[in-house]
Amino acid sequence: MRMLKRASALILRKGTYQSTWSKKDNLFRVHPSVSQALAENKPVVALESTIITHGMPYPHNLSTAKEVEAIVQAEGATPATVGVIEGKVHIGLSSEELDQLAQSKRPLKVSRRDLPYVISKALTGGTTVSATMIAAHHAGIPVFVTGGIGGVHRDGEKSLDVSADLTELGRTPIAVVSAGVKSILDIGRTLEFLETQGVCVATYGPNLNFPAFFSSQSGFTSPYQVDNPEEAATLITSALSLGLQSAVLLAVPIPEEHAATGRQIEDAVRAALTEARAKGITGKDVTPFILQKVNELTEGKSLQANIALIHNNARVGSRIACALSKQMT
Ligand code: PSU
Ligand code: MN
Repeated sequence: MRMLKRASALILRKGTYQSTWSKKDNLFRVHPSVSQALAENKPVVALESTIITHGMPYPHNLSTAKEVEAIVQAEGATPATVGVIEGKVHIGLSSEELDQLAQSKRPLKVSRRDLPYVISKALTGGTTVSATMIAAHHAGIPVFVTGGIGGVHRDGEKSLDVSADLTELGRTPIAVVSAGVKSILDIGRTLEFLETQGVCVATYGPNLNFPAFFSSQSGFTSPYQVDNPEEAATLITSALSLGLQSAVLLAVPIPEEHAATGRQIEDAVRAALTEARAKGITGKDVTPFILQKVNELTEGKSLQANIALIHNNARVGSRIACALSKQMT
């Protein structure tokens, strides 16, 4: 009741509603290293945490998260890993908080729709691309690095299982750096949906091949490509200057030496998809199930490739963030 009264009082003060609410309740916690970097117009790279809570087994999740942060730092940017801890949306995690997330027993997978609930119950969870975009944008971080984004699932035209990442990309103006879309998804329909959502998609590299996470080629093409961090940064500043409110998606192909195992992984993906269907696994449980299964079937090769491409994305994303901060000052 008290909450309701307060919320309606806030709604009456239209416009300031959102910012007043979040300031008052301090729902967002920006780490001092991140707020300092932002205040000094230094490059910051946002990172997601579903990859930590649901994407990789312990302890690989923790070591990868730390390695990724170290890569961002080595490239001259400040890492801001986003996660929900006891009902607060943290933008930038301490080493202890990373440990806590990586080892939490039953963490939630938090996308846009889950945020109100996890906050109301003071729960802990990893943020997906959609929730991380919300947090990064709230803090004023224009570049966000992830492994792969969600997409339209196979048969999504019937099940309507379309990741909230795609609609978030249509409504939140930041740049997302990823290795494309996993082949467990319907990549053609995902690209169509991104076009409908007004997302500017570009491959990072010499050609238009749209990458499929474990493999540098999905058989589909991006509408655009950029050759280097400066070109990517110019694309981002153009999007931001236009005030479009939609995202730029930069698709970074997995480095060739790691794409070699792609074929074997693709076969495992197909087998895992069949098993998921047979076991009746649906909704938000599909991706974690497939990832774990594929890792088993490839005897850890998919995990190694996954780690390698995330490292690469962090390197590329940090260079883009550095180029962007130069262009913006
Ligand atoms: N793809 C991966 N690893 C992941 C994810 C996607 O290769 O960990 C996570 C990301 O956090 C992404 C989320 O935002 O899964 C999408 O989930 P869903 O399909 O339920 O929207
Ligand atoms: Mn889904």
